[in-house]
Formats: sequence, structure tokens, C-alpha cells
Amino acid sequence: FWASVPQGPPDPILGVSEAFAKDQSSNKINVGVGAYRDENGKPYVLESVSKAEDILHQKRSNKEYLPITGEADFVKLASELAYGKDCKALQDGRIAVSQSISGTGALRIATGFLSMFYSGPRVVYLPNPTWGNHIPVVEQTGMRVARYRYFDKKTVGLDFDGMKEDIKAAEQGSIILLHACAQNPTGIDPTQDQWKELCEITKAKKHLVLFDMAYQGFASGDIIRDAFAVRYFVEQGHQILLAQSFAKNLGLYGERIGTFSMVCTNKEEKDRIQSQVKRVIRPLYSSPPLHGAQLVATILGSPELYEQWLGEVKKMADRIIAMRERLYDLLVEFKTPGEWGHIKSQIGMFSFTGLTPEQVDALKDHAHVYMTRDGRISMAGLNEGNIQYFAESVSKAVKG
Ligand code: PLP
Ligand code: TYF
Repeated sequence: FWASVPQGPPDPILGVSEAFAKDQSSNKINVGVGAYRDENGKPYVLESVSKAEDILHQKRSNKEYLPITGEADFVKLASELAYGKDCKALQDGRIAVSQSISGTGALRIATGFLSMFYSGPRVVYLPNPTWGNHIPVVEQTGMRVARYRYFDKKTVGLDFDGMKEDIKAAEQGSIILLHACAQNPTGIDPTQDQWKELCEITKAKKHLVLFDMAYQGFASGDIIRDAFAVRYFVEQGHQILLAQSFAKNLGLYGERIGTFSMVCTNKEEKDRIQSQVKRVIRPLYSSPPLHGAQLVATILGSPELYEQWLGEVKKMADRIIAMRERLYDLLVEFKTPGEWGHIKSQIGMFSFTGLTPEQVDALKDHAHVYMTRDGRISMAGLNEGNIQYFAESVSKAVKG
């Protein structure tokens, strides 16, 4: 049956973890995948999550199926977290929200829905560069991918003029995907003033904006501040689509918990939209998983656990910032050729170092240091125990 099926390529990011796992060296370092590690390099389970686990365990609740659109308390609390409790559209009951299989699942519902119902241009504009999985998630539903400029190699910053030009030049009514905060892989976000401009431009062109919010809390350490773009666009009347993930900010990677939502013009439209979102979800997985939704609802629904969680998000963000400063200082100390200020100015989980694919290969082959070939590093993979060796190895690779 399957003689003609060719070998598929490995995921460029998860493939790095596979190669890392095979390496026997004791000083190996994985700064590939974007998953938080604590100061000992270990996966981190948040204390607020552990407490919520205990509460759920005591409850001994049943394991019935959830509704297609998910656990009601979770969906309500999660959307308040993204849009803000005082969001008018939310209060009006005109945002269609569903639980999703984390951020990826939300994006897939989005493209599934768009491919069935969107009458505008069937093209999704993605930033260049972007998270690699965006491309197949769009293409699998028969939509086309186009790109807008985002990263300026010369300044190692945002190419804001190029971004605006490309978004303006896109056919009216195009779908524009925007990373809500802590852009992956560059670690560079528009400023609040730049967001305001983007809001106007996309509105003038009647573009449909799809926000991907996978790192709320990781950009600034402040959950509310990181929701600025999403909330501002909605305030300004944009009918956005939103993919929300709790993988990073609650450390719930494997629980696969998030939401997909669409801001509608009124409640009647929301009900119609929601009935069709259910039709997108049903053939994919019938209904979503229970446990992650209960965990998140327990935390967001308890003032005490919520406060504790905010502190834990800040702690993760602060540790990453401390690593940025330390890495910068060490690269300078080792007299590494080039300018490294961007390591400190970039935000979120990642730093886009500017290392070339050849330097990345050399780091793997000679130093057992693993990262994606675009030179992106996950800052969370660094800690006091390995950063000296990491910086020294990078310095050597750059000197050639
Ligand atoms: N979007 C971006 C930009 C990401 O970096 C990620 C990866 O973590 C996701 C979406 C989806 O992640 P998940 O499906 O684990 O929520
Ligand atoms: O960019 C990252 O590292 C995260 C994690 O197929 C990730 O977004 C990477 C690849 C993938 C799923 C998640």
C-alpha cells in the first residue's frame, strides 16, 4: 500500500530536541525548543498549577465529555484574561469563544473556519520570519500563505516600514496574522504607538486580523500589558480572530489547553458563528480534553491562585531577562566580534542571535550546543550552571 510514501522531513524545532537527546556529552545544552526551564535546567511545574491539581484531586469529579466548545467556566475566564473583564464586546456577549487544543489547535480551527466561510482573498499573511508551523496550518486547509516583512537584518530590529508597506499593498480584505506579543522567533514586538498605526492601516484596508497569542505574560512579565494589542484592536472596532495558548504562561505544554475566539458584530451573529465553529471542531476531535480546562479554570477562578500565578509568570520572565544580561556581559567579556545589544533588547522566550547556519552547525559539532539553524535561541535553556560554557562556545564559533 505505502511503497510510494516518501520520508517526511523532521520538524525544524522538535528535530533539534531529538538530536540533543541522542548526544551523550555531559555538557550538552539545548536552546532549541521554546519551553521554559528553571534555574537547574529542569522543566518547571508552577506552584499554582500543583495547588490546582490538589484541589481537583479532592473533588473527584467525573470524566464525562465536555461540550464541543469546551468547559464553560474555563472559556469565560480565559476570554476575560485575553480581552479584559471590562471589554465591551465580551460584555455584549458577541465574542464566540471555544476551548481549543492549545494555540496550534486554535489556529487550526481558525484556518478551518476561514477556508469554509471567508469570502475575501484566501490568503493569510504571515510575518517573515514566523513560527514554522504557521505555514502548514494555513496550507492544510487550502488557503495560501503570503508574507509581510518583519525583521531587519541590518538593525537586528523591526522592519516597521517594510511591514507597513506590505500590509498596505496586500489585497483589500486579506487575512493578516499578527503575533500578539513576544514574537517567535525574533523576540521583537511593535511598540504601542506602532500597534496603533497597524490598527489603523489594517482597518483602512478592511483586512481581517488573526492574533496569535502564545506568550501572554512572557513579553513584559505582566499579563495585562502583554494583551495590549489584542485589547486595543478590539476597542477600535476590529473583528479579530484570536488563538490563545496556556502552554507557556501556565507551563501546561502537554495539557494542550487554549481558546479560539472571534469577535462578532452582535449576539445573533455570534450564535450563528459559534454553530459553525462547532462544525469545524466536530470532525477534528469531537470535543476537547477535560483536565487542562479544569486546571486553568481553578487557577483563574481563585483570587489567591490567580495572584500566585501572576507572580510565577513574572518570575519566569525575570529569570529570562537576567539570562539576557548575563549572556550579553559574557559575550562582551570574551571579546566576541560583533554587536550583541539585541540580546538584551529582545523580549520573550527567544533571542534571534544573528548566528549563521554554519556557526550553528559548528556549535553542535564542536560544543554539543543545540539550536535551530536560523540562529534562534530559547533563553530559558540557559542558567547559571551552563551560561559561561554557552557564551564561550558561541564566542569561539563566531571567531571561527
Ligand atoms: N504560536 C506561536 C507563535 C508559538 O510559538 C507556538 C508554540 O509554542 C504556538 C503558537 C502554539 O503552541 P501550543 O500549541 O503549544 O499552544
Ligand atoms: O517555537 C517553539 O519552540 C515553540 C514550541 O512543532 C514548539 O513554539 C515548536 C515546534 C512545534 C511545536 C511547538
